[in-house]
This record gives sequence, C-alpha cells and structure tokens, in this order.
Amino acid sequence: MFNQLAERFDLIFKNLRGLGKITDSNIQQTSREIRRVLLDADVNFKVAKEFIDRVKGRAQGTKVLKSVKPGEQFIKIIHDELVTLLGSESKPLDLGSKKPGVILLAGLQGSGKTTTCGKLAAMLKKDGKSVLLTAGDVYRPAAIEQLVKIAESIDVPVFEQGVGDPVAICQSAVEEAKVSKKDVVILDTAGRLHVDGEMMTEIQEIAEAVDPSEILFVVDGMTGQDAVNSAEAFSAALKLSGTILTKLDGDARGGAAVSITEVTGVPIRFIGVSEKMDGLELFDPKRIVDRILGFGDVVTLVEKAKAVVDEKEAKELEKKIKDATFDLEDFRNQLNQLKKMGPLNQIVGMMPGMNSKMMKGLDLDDRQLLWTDAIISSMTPAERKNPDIINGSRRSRISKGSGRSLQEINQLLKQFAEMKKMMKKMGKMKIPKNLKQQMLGLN
Ligand SMILES: Nc1nc2c(ncn2[C@@H]2O[C@H](COP(=O)(O)OP(=O)(O)OP(=O)(O)O)[C@@H](O)[C@H]2O)c(=O)[nH]1
Ligand SMILES: [Mg+2]
Repeated sequence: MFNQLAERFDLIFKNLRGLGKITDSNIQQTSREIRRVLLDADVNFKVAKEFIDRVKGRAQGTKVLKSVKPGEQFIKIIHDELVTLLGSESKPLDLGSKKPGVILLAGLQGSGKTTTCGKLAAMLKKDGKSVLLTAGDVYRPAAIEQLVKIAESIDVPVFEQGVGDPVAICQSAVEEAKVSKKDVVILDTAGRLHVDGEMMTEIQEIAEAVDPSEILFVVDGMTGQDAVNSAEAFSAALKLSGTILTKLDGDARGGAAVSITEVTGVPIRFIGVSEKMDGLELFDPKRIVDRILGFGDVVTLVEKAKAVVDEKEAKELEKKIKDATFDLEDFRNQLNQLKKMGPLNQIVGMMPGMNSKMMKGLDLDDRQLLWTDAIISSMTPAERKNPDIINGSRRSRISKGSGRSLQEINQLLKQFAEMKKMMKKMGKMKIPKNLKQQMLGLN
C-alpha cells in the first residue's frame, strides 16, 4: 500500500536532505516534484494544488530562519502537512450514549459495504459489544444471502425481512435491537450511483429515520479520481462522520486516500486491508504518513541493515563493542555501512528511541560522512586504535592532512567518544535481545 508514494517521496527527500539553504528555487523545484508525485498517485489536482500552496507558504516562512538543517525542516513541513491532509488523528468508532448505537454504511456499488459491515461487527464483538447486522440492501436477493453468510462466519445475528422497504427495514432493525438490548446496529445498504437521485433520496430517508451515530462512506481505495466525485456527492447528501477506504491491500496508489479527506471534510476512520473479516484497521494518519515517508519504521531498518551488514562482520562488531575495543577504524567502517543504508537521519529516525536524547550532540549530515572519512584517513593506525593519544599537534596534522578545520577534528573525536558511550548504553538497554540482534544484522 502506498508504495509508489513512498518511493517517490524518498527520492525527493534524498535531495532535500543535502540542502544547505532553503531558497526560492529549491522551494519551486521541490513543489514541482511533489506535484508530480501526487498527481501520478491520482491525488485530485485541486487537492494537490492546495497542498503544495500550503507547503510552499510554510517553506517560504522558514526561508529566513537560520536553521541548522534546512532540508530536514522542509521535510518536516511536508510531513506535517500530509498528516493534516489525512485528518491529523485517528478516530475510533463513536457510538454516543444511545443504545443501540447505529452505524449506517453508504457508498457506490461494489465499494465493500457488505464486507465492511461484517468487519465492523467482528471488531465490535471483539470489544465485547453485542451487534445486530441489518440487511438493508433489498434489491438483490444475493445481497441478503451475502450478509447472512458473513454474519454466520463471525457469529453475529442478522435482521432481514427479504425484499421490502429499506427505510422500514432499518427502522424495524433498530427497534428489534432495542428490545433485544443490543449495543450496536450496523445497517448494510444497497450500492448506489450518486447520479441516481431516487437512490440518493432513499439513503437520506434511512438516515433521517434511524438517526445514526456514525454515517460512514465506504469507498474503494483502488478508484482514483472518481472517488473524489462520489465523495463530494455523498457528503452533500448525508451528514457523513467518516470514510472507510477499502481494498488498500491491492496496488492502490493512495491518491484517493489523500484526496477524500480534503473533499469530504471528514476523516478516514478505517482502512480495509483484506477480504477477510479481520481485515480492517483503524486509520492513523500519522502512522500512514510515517510509512509513506519512511520514518520510524523498525522493520524497514532491519531489512536495510540485513542487506548491507554481513553476519560475520556484525558478530565481530558486537564483540568489539562488548570488549570496548571498538576503535576509530571500526567507527569509519560503521559509518561507511550506514552510508550504504541510506540517509543518516532516516536511519537514525528508524531506531526506536534513538532520535531522542541519546543522539543529542551527534550531528548527522550525509556530507559529513565523507569528511569524517577524510579525517580518519589522515590518522595513523596507532591513532585510530587509540584516539586518546591524539594531542594538539597530532590534531593540527590531521586537520592539514584532511583539509578539515581543527574544530571539526575535535568534534569528530567528541562524536566518537559519544558513540562509544552510546554503544555501552545499547549493551545495557532493556530492549528485547532479538531486536538488538536484528538491528545489528545478526538474524
Ligand atoms: N482485497 C480486498 N477486497 C475487499 C475489501 N473489501 C471488500 N472487498 C471485496 O470487494 C468485493 C465487493 O465487496 P462488497 O462488500 O460486496 O461490496 P458492496 O459495497 O457491498 O457491493 P454492493 O452491495 O454490490 O454495492 C467483494 O469481492 C469483497 O470481498 C478489502 O478491504 N480488500
Ligand atoms: Mg453489498
């Protein structure tokens, strides 16, 4: 899911990370790139334009700020705006105080309503709630059968009256749920085209008759631009409280997700990630954006580490850390391996807890890797083995040899000392052993 978006943003960020300064021209260029990425992912052009305008505006604002890491700041703006665009926060079902709470599902034909009814019921049931499913799609006998089958599979009762008036059926279902003291009624409705006025009126009547706690718009995540049109129509007809985006386990390009929140003004609440009854996840904008932008993802980190760290080397390294014989030569090797894994800040960002206090004082700029390499190369083997012998005159020799300032030499030595300290802490850290080993590429 969202792989395409993720890959493309990754490229943009690679360029941004190297930025020494935010300027009009790099704001322009980045905006153009983002625009292309969004449009290729099927994000509605108006939504894309507004998004870019907001990012541009904020980037302009930071242009004058003297920032330590302008590129990172730019990335943060994009990140924050994407989270906002996707609705900021996750919002679980809110059934209010009424009993039963009523959930009405609406959407186009084949969008996944009936399946999602079952998934929601299964989720609520797991939460200890009693649920009544309702067959409000009376136009196809198969639709009722489908719901009955789903209900059986999760062991939840169904209210059905065969063919009849959907408004009356839904009302009766709520009455029935009251009598049998159910916590929640979920109403499955017929798929309708937004251009079909009669059918749109019908769903409005159902909503008026049962006064739902949640009116959820179910939309197929694989649909691109069309999703925006139907979202507009459904949100004009009904007081939607959220969207459920289905079929995101396919190769959905993610554009619909990005556009729909902006168009409907209501958040995406859940995403469908399989055909099965447990294939529904609470939608968490921050987590999704982090996923799209490659932040804070341990799994990816482990994969990346595995790809570049050879097992034998990793074991040797672990031993060195344990024995405290880790020297500057090893430090340089480590940095080179990190370099192979991708932008440093991204790597560090993926390590849980690593971007907090522990990393303070470590300045992670990718260009610095090259300079660090130059500095360490200008040291003698003895100095690399035992940095403590690097006194003032050795420092100035190294500075001349590497073409870097004395201050940088000092900083590197300090960094190395910090890193050793950090590794000692890592040895003592209370993270599960296998995670630590994974991070070191040991399994
Ligand atoms: N892979 C995948 N398939 C899904 C998901 N949600 C629904 N489907 C499939 O999509 C198809 C249509 O789903 P339904 O639940 O019947 O859709 P509907 O909106 O009730 O359709 P109508 O009642 O005809 O309007 C079915 O084959 C489902 O199995 C999902 O999250 N992932
Ligand atoms: Mg259906």
